[in-house]
Amino acid sequence: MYIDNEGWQVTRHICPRNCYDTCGILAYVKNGRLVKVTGDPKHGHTKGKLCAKGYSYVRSVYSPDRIKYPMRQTPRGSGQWQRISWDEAMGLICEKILEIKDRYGSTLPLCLNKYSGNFGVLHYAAEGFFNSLGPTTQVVGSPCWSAGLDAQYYDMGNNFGSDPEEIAKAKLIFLWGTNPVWTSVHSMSYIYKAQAAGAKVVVIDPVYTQTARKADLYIQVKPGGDGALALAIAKLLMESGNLQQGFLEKHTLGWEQFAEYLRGLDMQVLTEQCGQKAGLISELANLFTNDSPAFIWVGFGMQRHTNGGQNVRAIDALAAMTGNIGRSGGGVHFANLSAWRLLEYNFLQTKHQNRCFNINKFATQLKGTKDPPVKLLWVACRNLIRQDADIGILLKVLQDIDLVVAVDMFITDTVRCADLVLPTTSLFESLDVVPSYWHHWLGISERAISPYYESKSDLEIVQMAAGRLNKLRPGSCSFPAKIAPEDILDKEFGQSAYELLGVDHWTDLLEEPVRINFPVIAWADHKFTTPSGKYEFYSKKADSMGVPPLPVLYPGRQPEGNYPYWLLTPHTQHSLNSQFQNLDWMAEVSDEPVVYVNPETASARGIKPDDLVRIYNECGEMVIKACTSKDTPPDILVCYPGRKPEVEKNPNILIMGIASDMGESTTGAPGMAFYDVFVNFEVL
Ligand SMILES: Nc1nc2c(c(=O)[nH]1)N[C@H]1C(S)=C(S)[C@@H](COP(=O)(O)OP(=O)(O)OC[C@H]3O[C@@H](n4cnc5c(=O)[nH]c(N)nc54)[C@H](O)[C@@H]3O)O[C@H]1N2
Ligand SMILES: Nc1nc2c(c(=O)[nH]1)N[C@H]1C(S)=C(S)[C@@H](COP(=O)(O)OP(=O)(O)OC[C@H]3O[C@@H](n4cnc5c(=O)[nH]c(N)nc54)[C@H](O)[C@@H]3O)O[C@H]1N2
Ligand code: SF4
Ligand SMILES: [Mo]
Repeated sequence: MYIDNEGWQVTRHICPRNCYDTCGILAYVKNGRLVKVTGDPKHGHTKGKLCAKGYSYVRSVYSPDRIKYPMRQTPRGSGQWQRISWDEAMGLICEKILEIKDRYGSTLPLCLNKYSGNFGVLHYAAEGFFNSLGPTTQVVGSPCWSAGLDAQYYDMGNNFGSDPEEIAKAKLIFLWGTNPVWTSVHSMSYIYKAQAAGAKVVVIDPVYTQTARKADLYIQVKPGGDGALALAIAKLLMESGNLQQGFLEKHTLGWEQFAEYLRGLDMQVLTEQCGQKAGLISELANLFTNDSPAFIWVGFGMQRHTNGGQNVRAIDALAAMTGNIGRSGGGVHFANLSAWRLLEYNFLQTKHQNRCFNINKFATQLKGTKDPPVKLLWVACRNLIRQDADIGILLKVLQDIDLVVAVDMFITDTVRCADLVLPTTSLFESLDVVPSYWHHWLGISERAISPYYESKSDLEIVQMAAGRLNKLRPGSCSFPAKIAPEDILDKEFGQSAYELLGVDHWTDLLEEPVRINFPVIAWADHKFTTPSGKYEFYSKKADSMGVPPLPVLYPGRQPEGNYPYWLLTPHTQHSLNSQFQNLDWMAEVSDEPVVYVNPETASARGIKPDDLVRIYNECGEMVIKACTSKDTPPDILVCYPGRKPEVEKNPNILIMGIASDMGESTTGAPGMAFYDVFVNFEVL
């Protein structure tokens, strides 16, 4: 914190949203009030700029929608909220915890569902609290990236990416199932830099996105067809002999088996499955031969299919064959977990055997679990009703739960289904550390202003609960009720973290964010962390997990019968999952929720401008305005999730919890095939 020469109190922060960019922010405060935010120029990756959502933070802190006090809703779902004191709220929660524990003779009916509303390290206090109660029910896995994480783990042994600034040195850039113009805006400057220096940008996406508009070559792949496309390119490259033999011989395992597999593949089958012409595939193979280094960014979007992991492995194989892995300006990049592993995450340590629900099967697991059933649900950093699958089932099973507690800043659709809401602080009101899963920078969020009305950090909230539980029944909870956040951070940063950060103490990060001393180029030493120490085309680990050891052609699901259209619901520009669009500035720039339909389909099905359509499948239905767009092919409908809080326009009502093919090795459960959803519609 410092006072600048205009008299502003300036503090440093890191945007804690689930976003590639994890920006550095400066907050400007006068008279105890946050007045403006800017990017932190000392943050070496985001360099003083924020996205539009980031600039709207000032509207978030004092938003009229912000929850000021703990509140109780009776009956649940009625919208009749009554202000209660923290003391009353804690009494209701803690007495219920103990009553349930006595009734079932177990702490398993106590359940936590938390995910990515805030990725700050101190927010894991919620898990810490649950772990301190005894064996409880918690979620494992991720709705986001599991299939891709496993794929790269099998191939290279870890999830590590080059410093994304390396993109600027590439001569060929593949943006494969990612839409950074919307989802990682800071990455675009590195891409533009490369483009200005002559690099070619290829975008592969079933939808003609804003990123595709920036490309030199756009490939409208069939959803789930990326594996077929990558294998087709690989086959051509192998046949032409344009391979990096040195790398293949010295640093890879299973190349011969993979080559044999490629030889046996039928080019026609591959072209049909990816929906591309043979000529285009040759053009792509030529690009790999003639333009290097190639930086391939494998997006989270492309792996949200039942064959997503397999498809990522096929793309990795291409990068390996062409010698791009470990090169400056090259490589195949998905996510970077190293910064997440820098800290200790002590709250996640547990001596209990928790009951684990797959986060992507939450509704069905809640429904099917009887012995003992879940009776108290605590939701934090999670908007289940907006972001989860099987919403119809979830809404029903929530009725069987005695007490639903939601910790949030706003009345979300999930909060509407709770008995109690506990107001929490924003990133400007409490201390935290937020690592990135993309770039190599780390910084701290300090406290800039006092908590809004009676809001408290997730950490303080569980500390209060711990204190109350032990007062009611001494020894019932081992969570430290008194420890200060600073003391927790002291334990989070070990010696190796300090060495990599080049600082003596975490408080040094208050001066400026720091680049972690990770290798700038991932795998530059070609020492992979797989069992063989090599890049593994053939992975015994994959085999042992019941997935094919080689990257193979794995046909995904296809629309058919009653539900002939794909429904794609990728991430959108002006929200971060379900966050931000409730704010006035973001609402103003956000489009009205619509479903985008190709003009050919609209005309075949008689859709006129502004018509409402009823989209349906076996999960549910949604009435929404249709809008024609050539950006989506005739068999794909596109609808962006995370819209303003209007339940009837929640596309997740149509999403069934279908697993992707990988994810268990790295996240404990398979990923989620969010984009293998099929629907039909009628014009109203
Ligand atoms: N503005 C904004 N930024 C965000 C988010 C947000 O909601 N809004 N969310 C954050 C989070 S949680 C995440 S996970 C990331 C996601 O960011 P990205 O990695 O960009 O992923 P998505 O936006 O999910 O999907 C990217 C693209 O994949 C395409 N796609 C779908 N299926 C396929 C396929 O089979 N093959 C190919 N090649 N492409 C396919 C979609 O059409 C979409 O355009 O963004 C983060 N950043
Ligand atoms: N249809 C469809 N659904 C999807 C996806 C998709 O592509 N399509 N993508 C999936 C992906 S990739 C992801 S990552 C998930 C994300 O799913 P979630 O993690 O549920 O996402 P958010 O909407 O970012 O955050 C949830 C809530 O956290 C609250 N929150 C913010 N800060 C704090 C805090 O400090 N404390 C507490 N207690 N709460 C806080 C926010 O107000 C918000 O209500 O969604 C998945 N759902
Ligand atoms: S949402 Fe992403 S791009 Fe926007 S400020 Fe936060 S981290 Fe930066
Ligand atoms: Mo995500």
